[in-house]
Amino acid sequence: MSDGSVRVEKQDGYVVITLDRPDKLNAFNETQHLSLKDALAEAEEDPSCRAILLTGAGRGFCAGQDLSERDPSREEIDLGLTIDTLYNPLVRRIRAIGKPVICAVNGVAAGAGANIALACDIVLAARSAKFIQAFSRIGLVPDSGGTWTVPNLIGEARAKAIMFTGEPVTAEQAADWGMIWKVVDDDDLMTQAAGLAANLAKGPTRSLGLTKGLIQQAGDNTLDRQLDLERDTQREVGRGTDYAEGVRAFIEKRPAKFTGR
Ligand code: T3D
Repeated sequence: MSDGSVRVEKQDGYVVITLDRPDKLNAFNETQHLSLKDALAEAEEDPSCRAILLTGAGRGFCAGQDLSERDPSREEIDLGLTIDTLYNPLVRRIRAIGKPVICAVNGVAAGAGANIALACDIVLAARSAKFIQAFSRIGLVPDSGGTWTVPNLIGEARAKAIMFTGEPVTAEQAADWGMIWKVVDDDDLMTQAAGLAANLAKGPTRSLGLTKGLIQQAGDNTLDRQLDLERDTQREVGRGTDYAEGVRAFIEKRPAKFTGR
């Protein structure tokens, strides 16, 4: 499903997905949700796509839910329904895709927009970008995994402060706190993000996907359990062609040509 609210550009080895409702700072309506869902599903299934780059058009990344579609003073809305059918599946999908998902936060990321960005594997932000847990400003609680992701990344003290106050977190602050990977100058954002996607797309995709899974499971496991999981996963990737190629390339003193298997 597409009405132009999400743009998909296939590059060599990776896909760029751009939220494209700039007049609304790329806030989500249902169509944009469904278009993004389709774009992610296609990228996930396409074997020639080995990394995904998510960004926004215009001056914002995403301002969360499109509030022009909400009028709670006139009608009761079951927000649990959109969370259950649209936001939660989106976050679960981003976390489950066995390929690196990079987010290039080009401008303000507010509400669910902030937490969707933070659900991605590697987050780069333009120096002018801001992260705003805007929910308290409109009497909601943070969603899209924010109450899990944000304290895990920056700790409870900072998470509570930014969620209670709705104060913007600058890109610099976000990087200093470990909420994102790095800040880059606005003009360099897409070049750097595309470079990273292209590099990762040439990487050992299967092992990267499994690394993602291991890291994401770690919080629920004891060290003992995690050691066992690493052993089992290493056993599995050790049978793959990328490992054979990686070792051969090392011995032959040349760059490895990984195929992602
Ligand atoms: O509802 C459910 O299904 C539950 C799920 C909820 C998830 C959520 O995300 S709840 C949180 C929703 N988001 C927000 O509360 C953020 C609202 N936006 C803002 O606070 C500000 O726009 C920003 C801080 C993000 C940016 O401020 P600023 O001053 O840079 O820009 P602006 O002038 O406020 O916005 C520019 C335009 O985008 C403006 O339209 P206009 O006046 O030029 O025609 C503004 O109305 C529009 N816009 C921004 N955010 C939204 C939006 N339109 C609809 N929905 C938005 N969320």
